[in-house]
Amino acid sequence: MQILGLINEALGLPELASEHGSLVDQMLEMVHWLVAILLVGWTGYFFYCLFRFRARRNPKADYHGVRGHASSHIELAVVVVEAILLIGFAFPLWAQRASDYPTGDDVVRVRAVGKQFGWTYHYPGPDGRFGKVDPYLIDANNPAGLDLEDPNALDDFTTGIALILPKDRPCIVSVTSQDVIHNLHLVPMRMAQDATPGIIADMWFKPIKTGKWETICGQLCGVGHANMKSSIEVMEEDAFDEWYESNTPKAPADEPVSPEAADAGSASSGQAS
Ligand SMILES: [Cu+2]
Repeated sequence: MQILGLINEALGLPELASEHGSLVDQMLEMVHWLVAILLVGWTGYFFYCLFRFRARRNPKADYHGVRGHASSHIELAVVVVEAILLIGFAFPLWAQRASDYPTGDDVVRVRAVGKQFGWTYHYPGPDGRFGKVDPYLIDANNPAGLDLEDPNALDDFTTGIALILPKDRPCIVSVTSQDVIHNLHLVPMRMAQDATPGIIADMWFKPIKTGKWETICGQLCGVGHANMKSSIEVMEEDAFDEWYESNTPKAPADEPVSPEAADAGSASSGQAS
């Protein structure tokens, strides 16, 4: 019988859909085993003490206290196990996430902008460059506050319905907020990132499964927090490219967005096909 995995199964962890997510689950499993052993051990010790030092048999307090070294040894063992978890598993996982940070042409970039109580997903369009945004330009028709004077903004588009991503491509989601602190929690990707006003925080992962899941806001952000749901949808690459293309605003044919942006655009669509 496979012991590693039992606690995660008992807890009913949601479906896993990202490449690195199994490592996060492995950490969760091991931390839960350590805590479960501590819980059983300390609870047993608590009841032992209630019985062993009951008032009827110990009418007078013992002012010397513990004389053995068992408790020091147990505490040392706990510290060693915690150090192994931290140095042997958590640090390498973090180092791998940091050193594998994707920079290739196949990276999909999205800005996720939180507000009370919803998310706007801002895609940079075929040129791969986000246009300038300005909070003073935010209105119902321009939820991200895109500055259309900026050539890079002309092919950008936004959606509030779902964070749509392709399967098997690294995705960088840059998370920020327009008002208070939110948190974009993508449970199937085993990813969460605080959305803080004035800060752009990147998180990256590679979806390995197509599907549609709910996302939640992981920070209590106001009275509508519980309704701050959105969804994440992972599509096959072809379907994603088609969706991306159909959402890209079309520049007039005789007026390319800008020579630079047009170059970047053709290079990026060449890569995608
Ligand atoms: Cu929120």
